Amino acid sequence: MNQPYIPAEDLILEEVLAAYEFPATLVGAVRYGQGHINDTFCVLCQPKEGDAVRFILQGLSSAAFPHPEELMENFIGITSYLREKIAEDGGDPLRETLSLVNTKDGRPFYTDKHGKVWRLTPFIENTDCFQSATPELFEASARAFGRFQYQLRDFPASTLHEPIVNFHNTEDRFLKFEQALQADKLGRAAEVADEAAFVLARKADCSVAMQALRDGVLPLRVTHNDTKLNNILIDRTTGEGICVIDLDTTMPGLSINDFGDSIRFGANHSKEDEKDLSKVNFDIALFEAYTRGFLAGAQGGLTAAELDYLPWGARLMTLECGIRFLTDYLEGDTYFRTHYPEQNLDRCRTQFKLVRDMEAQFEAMHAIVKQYAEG
Ligand code: ADP
Ligand code: GN1
Ligand code: MG
Repeated sequence: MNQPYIPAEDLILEEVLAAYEFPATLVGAVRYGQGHINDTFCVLCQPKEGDAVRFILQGLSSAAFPHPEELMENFIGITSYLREKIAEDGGDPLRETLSLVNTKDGRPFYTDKHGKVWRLTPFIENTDCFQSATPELFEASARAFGRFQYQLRDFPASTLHEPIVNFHNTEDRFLKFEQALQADKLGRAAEVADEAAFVLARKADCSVAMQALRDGVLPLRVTHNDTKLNNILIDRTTGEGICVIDLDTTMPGLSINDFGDSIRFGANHSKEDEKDLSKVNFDIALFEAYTRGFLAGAQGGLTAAELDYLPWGARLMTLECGIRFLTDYLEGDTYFRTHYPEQNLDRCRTQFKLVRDMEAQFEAMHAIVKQYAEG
């Protein structure tokens, strides 16, 4: 009786929840959201009177993040910095960036008996998190991601750890794919021959952004690196992108990748693992809406070269993500959470279909960026 509801498969949660002092009676915890990496739960507390209070509890993926303590240092550094900026601009720091609830013994995160790191954040209420969006909402998310980059323009990048080394190094992703294909640990290489050929034919593309970085054409900035639509909370009242979440990969990177990853995920009308590829189509009108929003949010902060490479950011993030899904499939689905055996292969195929579409419409993409960069 009166025991909080905790899903049976997650008994470790009892230990984790006991590490925190909650403001009211703990009702329970349920799995939450559509992230592929962390273990995310919504925790519900009910005061004697008034509305329930919610929290987000996250266990960090040890497959993705080998140094979670460093990642949490980044998280604290970035959110503290943003809180000050937001307050200076007259915003609400409690709604416009994430904050941590300390454990009973005053620590910013909890390490469980298996060594997994957990963090608790207040649930940002009166917001929505979308898997796909109307052009208006997509543009709102673009303004928020552009603004995020602008807000962090003077952040001391040297204080940041690199939570995943070579995260958006597309050349390195290509090499890791080649190794996985050769090793063929699960005997899946023959089945993915078409997808493998697609990647091998684009080896030169994988160097485009890395080469521009080496040549000093593209600057390193502090970037988010995982700018999916579902990593933005949209205010239900105003329809504005109020809070950028999922800060785990925020580190020095390329602005074109933040632009590009949003396009990869949001500039189409299909699920990331859609099996029917006839439904997977790059929507250039959504690309246009995002471009408009991102450039407005970035407030003129991008160089001419960055503007010029934005369409490449979209192509490369989509190609790279497809390569990552395919590599994980070849290696036995150890990185991305999957809900059925072929899911990573399905995800890879949607990405490659979108790459083809972007290749076909590359000139039009450039023309749109030019129009908004000049306008
Ligand atoms: P993952 O790294 O697994 O993608 P996220 O940090 O993106 O994890 O969280 C997963 C989902 O949980 C988000 O897409 C969002 O729906 C929800 N979420 C995370 N943090 C909050 C928060 N503070 N308030 C409201 N919803 C949140
Ligand atoms: C993961 O954590 P989530 O679900 O927001 C991944 C991204 C991929 C994305 C593909 C740390 O994002 O890099 O682009 O899946 N995050 C990490 O949907 O690897
Ligand atoms: Mg996420």
